[in-house]
Amino acid sequence: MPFEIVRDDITRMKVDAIVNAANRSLLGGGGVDGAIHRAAGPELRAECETLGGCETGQAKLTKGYRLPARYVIHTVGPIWRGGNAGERELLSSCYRSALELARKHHLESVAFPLISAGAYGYPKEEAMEVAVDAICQFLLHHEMTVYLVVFGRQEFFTGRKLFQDVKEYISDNYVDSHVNRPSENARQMAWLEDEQQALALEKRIFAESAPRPEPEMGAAPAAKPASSGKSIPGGLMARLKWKELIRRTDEGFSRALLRLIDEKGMKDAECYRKANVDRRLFAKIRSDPEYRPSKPTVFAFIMALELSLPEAEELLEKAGFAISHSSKMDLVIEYCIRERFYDVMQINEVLYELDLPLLGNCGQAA
Ligand code: AR6
Repeated sequence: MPFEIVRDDITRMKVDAIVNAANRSLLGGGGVDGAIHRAAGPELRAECETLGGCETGQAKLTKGYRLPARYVIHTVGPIWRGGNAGERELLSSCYRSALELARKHHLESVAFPLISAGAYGYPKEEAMEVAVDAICQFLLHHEMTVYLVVFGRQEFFTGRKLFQDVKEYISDNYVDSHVNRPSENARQMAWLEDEQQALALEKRIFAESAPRPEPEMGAAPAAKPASSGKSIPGGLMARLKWKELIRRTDEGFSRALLRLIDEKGMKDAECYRKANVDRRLFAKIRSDPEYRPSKPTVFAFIMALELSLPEAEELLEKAGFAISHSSKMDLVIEYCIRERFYDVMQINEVLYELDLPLLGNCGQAA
């Protein structure tokens, strides 16, 4: 269910339809309405005059004329009157009506502005919440690419707990690749020591996994391989077991993904929708065993499949990636996996606020 929040001017969006936050006359006005009419040219106003206006919460369709978008869907948001005059339901209805109209006309991509959040005075954060809820609800059941176009730099999600927690996690764990602080060096050295242990242990695991005759019934158990003398931390052991498993198989990303979908008892559509990936990209991944996805696409599937950290690392490795603490995006993902928080839309809200790439593909190659 590809959905993306983008910062742009909606009149520049090359989509099947852009949505206009109009008034009931549909004859133009200020804000995004004015911008759309100016960019589309006088023919848009001429067609709007034939429509007989539009009720609040409803939607009507016209051509796009000089806009890059083929169509304009005009909808009328509620005027904010304090929140007890049915504003939420009416605003939600704007998104639903516009999306239903788009579906009726077989449109594949639609871009919305934040309806009612300007001249009509709806509080921006709440308007954003209603928009995201209504769009995600629709996309759970329909194939379409939907953009929510936000004008300029505005902060919508910084007050949320998830955002605050993620920010804290980043500040505790972010490793600037150029830092040269003594404490950082000490940490890196400690890791190196582990890595040497890791190499020794990997060699041993490989020696053990080489084919050898089965012991005869009643025979004494084979002697354990000589210990290196140092104890191996449990977490490291788990990591190495995963590494070894990965090496034993040359299954690529595509095969691994399909296997995991089966193992989790999911349907393909359920998985790619949860991942915010469109059907076409999924079909491409499915049919190409050599497919190399982008890192955000792998992250999206990790979330959809609700993988644990070792499973996530395995899937990333199949696509040639690893989680890095010098990437803020990786830290966001690592935090969410550790917390078992797998809601792609809410993770995208945090990524959006941090100006990082979003999960999923929204109809672009990934
Ligand atoms: N691209 C994307 N978003 C935009 C653009 C743009 N070019 N221009 C403004 N916005 P508003 P409303 C954002 O006032 O609140 C009109 O006069 C803007 O920052 O356009 O539904 C109509 O005729 C804000 O977040 O629409 C109605 O009378 C959002 O679009 C009335 O205003 C909506 O702001 C409708 O008011």
